[in-house]
Amino acid sequence: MGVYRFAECRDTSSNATYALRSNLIATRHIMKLYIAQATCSLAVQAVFNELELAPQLVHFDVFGKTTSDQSDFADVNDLLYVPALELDGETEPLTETITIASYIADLYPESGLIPKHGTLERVRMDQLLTFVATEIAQKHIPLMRKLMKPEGIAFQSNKLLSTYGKLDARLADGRSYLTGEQFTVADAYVWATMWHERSGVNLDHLKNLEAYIERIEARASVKKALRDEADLVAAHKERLAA
Ligand SMILES: N[C@@H](CCC(=O)N[C@@H](CS)C(=O)NCC(=O)O)C(=O)O
Repeated sequence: MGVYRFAECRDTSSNATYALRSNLIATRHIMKLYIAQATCSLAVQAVFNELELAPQLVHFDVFGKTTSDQSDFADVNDLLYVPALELDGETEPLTETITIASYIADLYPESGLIPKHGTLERVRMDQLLTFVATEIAQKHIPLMRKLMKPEGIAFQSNKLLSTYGKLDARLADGRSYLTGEQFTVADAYVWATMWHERSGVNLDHLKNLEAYIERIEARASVKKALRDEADLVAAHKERLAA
């Protein structure tokens, strides 16, 4: 089973490379994306949607540990975190938000979602993605889970305030997205990890960041990611209640 593509070929120039890549992804091996509600897997969903690709989605309930297709998620990722992408013909799924999002975006270089390997722009993109993973996403998790003492909460919250402050400053020159006018995997990742309310971190003063997130939320790819997730979570809950 291959991945279903919304439109055969989005690119009107229909150059040979693009046709080949469309074919590659249609016949090769993207199958199932495991997601969890309101988590970093939304970044990967948004990237898939930007590319008009529709892998099968499976919801993993990180608290109840069940899946929407009744499979055992421990067989996919025994560390029990999403996102995870099962690839046809591969025994080991891809994990790690950066890896999955970059892999998909790299298959479609003409999308502009990620710069080409071997360029300084790519290194800068990897820098940004690592920054989001380590300085934002992983800083939020213990706060959101209410696992910390007051000193730890203050420490992590201040880190997050500085980190988001850096992003806000970067956007101060009026650019639409973090690296300019092009929406990239880094923007998808930042959007998916805006967990400040759940973490109790007030970002109201960061107006550039606020406007930037609104711009991202207006994108069809992001709206679709939220809709798909909500539908799948509802279906999963219904099945459990039945
Ligand atoms: N290293 C992984 C971490 C992913 C991660 O923290 N996933 C969270 C959601 S954002 C999760 O599934 N947590 C479930 C759990 O740890 O119980 C990545 O960068 O993708």
